[in-house]
Amino acid sequence: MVHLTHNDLDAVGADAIHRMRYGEIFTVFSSVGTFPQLFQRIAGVAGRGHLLSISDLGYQQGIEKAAEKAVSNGWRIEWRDHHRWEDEEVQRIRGKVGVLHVDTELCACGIVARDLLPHDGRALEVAEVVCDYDLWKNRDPRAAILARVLTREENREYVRDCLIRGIFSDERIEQQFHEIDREMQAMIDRSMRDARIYENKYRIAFTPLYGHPSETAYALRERYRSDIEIIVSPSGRFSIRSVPPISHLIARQFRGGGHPHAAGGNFSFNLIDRAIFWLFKRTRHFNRLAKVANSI
Ligand SMILES: [Mn+2]
Repeated sequence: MVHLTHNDLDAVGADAIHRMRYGEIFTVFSSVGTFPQLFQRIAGVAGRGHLLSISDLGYQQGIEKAAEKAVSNGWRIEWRDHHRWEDEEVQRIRGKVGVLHVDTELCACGIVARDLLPHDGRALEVAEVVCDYDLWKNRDPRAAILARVLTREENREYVRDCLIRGIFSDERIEQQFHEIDREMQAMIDRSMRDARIYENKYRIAFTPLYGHPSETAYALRERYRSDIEIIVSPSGRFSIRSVPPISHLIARQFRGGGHPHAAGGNFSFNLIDRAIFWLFKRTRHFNRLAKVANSI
């Protein structure tokens, strides 16, 4: 089987549980932005009755075409997610896939555990630790440590293999955590220096991404008392965090989506946009986004 999933702690937990249940599988970790492309590419391969399990990735415009293509190419699809789906979006996918479980009360890893290993104590513990972080409960310090360690892609499979064995911390995880923490602080300081504040209906802080969007957004909010934080990568992809529950609504206007308080979109920079943003740390797209936020 193939597991197509996101690239954060929730996804890594979901992958660990898939492996507890199915043994060796082929995993594709994907950003939200590259998900449609990867889904299309897998859909183009002959599935021969194999299972394509999708987790922690939400609906995106036109994605039903990839689902149709996959099914017509012989894949069986199971899709488990906890992002917000419109009823209409559920309708477009349900019927094309074998399983579609969307539940915003759990993390994706929690949905996977409930479906694949409902009576397995180890799987449930992984889901509990992951959900603690993913749903911003933050009662279990092990979760935040693992999430930070996973900001380095090279730790992904190591952490996943630990989770499979029910291990949540060891010397390597601790050491990685402290190293990343120091590096992260330097990146956040840089983002703070380059921040631009737009003030209208909401106070919006825009800044270039140097790494760690969530932590950068949090630091911006602390310092500038912003309502909305937009962290923009050199390509124009951006992360959005917001106090009012409108992140996903803004992101949808920019080829993205996500949660009410955390989402991602894309300004789709052209070459000139990229150059200007690199030089001046601002772009005409900031105005566009501020207008969209105002209208919500
Ligand atoms: Mn998730």
